[in-house]
Amino acid sequence: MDDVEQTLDTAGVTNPHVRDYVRYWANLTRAARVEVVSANDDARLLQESLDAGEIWPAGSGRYYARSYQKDTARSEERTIVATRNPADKGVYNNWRPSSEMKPMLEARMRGACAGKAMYVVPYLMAPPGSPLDPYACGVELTDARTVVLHMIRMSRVGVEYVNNLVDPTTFVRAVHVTGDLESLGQGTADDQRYFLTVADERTILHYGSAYGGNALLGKIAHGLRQAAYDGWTSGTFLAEQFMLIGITDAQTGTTRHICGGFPSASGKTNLAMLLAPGALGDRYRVSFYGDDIAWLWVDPDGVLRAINPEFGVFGVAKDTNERTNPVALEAVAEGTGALFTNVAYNEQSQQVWWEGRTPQPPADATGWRDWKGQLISERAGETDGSWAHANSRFTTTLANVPNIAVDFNSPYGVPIDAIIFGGRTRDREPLIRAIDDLAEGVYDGLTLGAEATFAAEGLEGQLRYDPMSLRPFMSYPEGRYAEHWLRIIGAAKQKPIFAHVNWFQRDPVDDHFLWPGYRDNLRALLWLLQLKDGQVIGRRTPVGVLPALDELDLDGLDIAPADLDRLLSIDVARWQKEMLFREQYLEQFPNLPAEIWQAHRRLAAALDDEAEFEGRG
Ligand code: GTP
Ligand code: SPV
Ligand code: MN
Repeated sequence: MDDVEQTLDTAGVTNPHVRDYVRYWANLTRAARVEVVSANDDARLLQESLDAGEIWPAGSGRYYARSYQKDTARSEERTIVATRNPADKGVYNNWRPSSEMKPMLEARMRGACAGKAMYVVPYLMAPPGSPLDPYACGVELTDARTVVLHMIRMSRVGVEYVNNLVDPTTFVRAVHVTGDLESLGQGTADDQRYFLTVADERTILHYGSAYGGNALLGKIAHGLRQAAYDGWTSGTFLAEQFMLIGITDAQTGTTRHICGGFPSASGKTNLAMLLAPGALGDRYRVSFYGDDIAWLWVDPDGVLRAINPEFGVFGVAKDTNERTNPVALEAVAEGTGALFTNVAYNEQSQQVWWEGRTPQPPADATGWRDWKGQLISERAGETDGSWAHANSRFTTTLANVPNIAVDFNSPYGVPIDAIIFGGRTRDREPLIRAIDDLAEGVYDGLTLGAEATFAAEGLEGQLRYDPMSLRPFMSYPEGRYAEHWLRIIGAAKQKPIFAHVNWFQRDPVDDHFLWPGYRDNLRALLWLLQLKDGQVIGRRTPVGVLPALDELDLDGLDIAPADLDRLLSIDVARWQKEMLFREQYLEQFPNLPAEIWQAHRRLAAALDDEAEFEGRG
């Protein structure tokens, strides 16, 4: 191996704890050499990746990559949170003792980088100078150059972040080893992969993937799992799978901020990139802060604030087009340095395509290859297979997003006016229902349910609970999580208003989406802010306040009255059934705060009263 010390000296790594950490893992993995990376190495690394055939040009200033065929999404079963304390075991965190898991990961990683470079990627998951800085710094070690290219887009990367730490020991140790992808038994009984967060040691050890959140460790492993654990143990903040936006009203000159969680592949990116519908465009503007992660805390003045710790977008490609998300298309236009993974690629024209990009795939298949690299023209017998993988994605840095907020880099983040939850639910959930009670808001987040999506391995269409949309990233017990939520938000002088939204309700007969969605989703959010300000009063139901029919701004919207009616009504019997499922679900969580059970019982009782009233009426 090259002299590690000399490499670290040349790169200017002065933090002795970082140096020890790099040395330890370089030895253990037997990497051929180490290379310290900063954001300004991007152009050189891109060229090296092009030369090595790891990426291809997708027009000018854009790139294309494929991941291994069995490595296209997060694997929730192989994701584990380990600590020393068995009390950290929750229902969803796949807790194991660290004494058992760490040696297993070390065994897999031992010698696994022989002959390869190990890139040292010092990063910061926060705008620099944020009060949450002590939790934001990490160093990813990775043997995959394409992972480095993604990290440079998704987080702030540079040696200065580790050298300038107030406490030089407080960086997350995030080790990524790809492993021999062709012999890992992905998805079989003999699966060799492990995606481990040793939360009480702030150490992340991921083995057996080079895709997405499995490999870009700043993102969900640090930004969500580790940060959620740190936020809880320090008692200071929440780390959530939330988008974060501002809505500016040109008429009043005010900007309000909304954050909220939808399970993976359920529309966070779309909402964060929302372009106001034509008829409302002169008055309202949505600005983008974040589309996947928010950290929330209450400042010394009692104001609830949030930052997006990320520096880029790792967005779902499928169905992104001029109608659904023109902003995303601009954010990945030529010259942005965007990377596409697992979409279809034309090696002659260097174009990319994915399902939903245009109604039909390119008519002339010449030169087109599917996400596996197979020529479309040679895909005999499987012509119905999709061209792009359903979880294919684009990676682009925040500065490329046309509606990026002017103050997205502000270390103090933005004050939060509203918190929304939403999932893919084909029935029961109305377009929006507002909740102005803290415990009921937290209860609503905890009972968020959604149909499964392609972002995680699993069955599409199956309904499952996903508390606050954090289920795949939960790192400590759910009861404690609820308690922590009540404590953090409870400390805010001005409480945010909560709401549950659903863009995905369908007609029971012909299955069409009742709500046009996308840009028109702004209408529901505007109503929520008006409700908070007392400009509308809504209609109280047992499960929250719904817009009265005349309160939604429908200017320029063409929607069937029957659809609107269904979107704004509550099926009490259906809800009563749901309450029984919720009861069983909540019973799994020990130490669930009494306030949450009280909120549940209040809702159940209100539904029963309503049913009785309807029965009499
Ligand atoms: P992750 O990055 O996986 O956490 O997901 P995300 O929540 O950011 O998902 P994204 O915004 O990329 O949404 C993915 C899917 O939701 C796409 O297939 C979109 O077309 C669909 N979608 C988003 N918004 C709407 C909407 O308002 N209505 C309908 N019908 N579909 C939507
Ligand atoms: C998600 O699956 O929720 C994502 C993509 O945002 S990944 O980073 O791969 O988890
Ligand atoms: Mn996500």
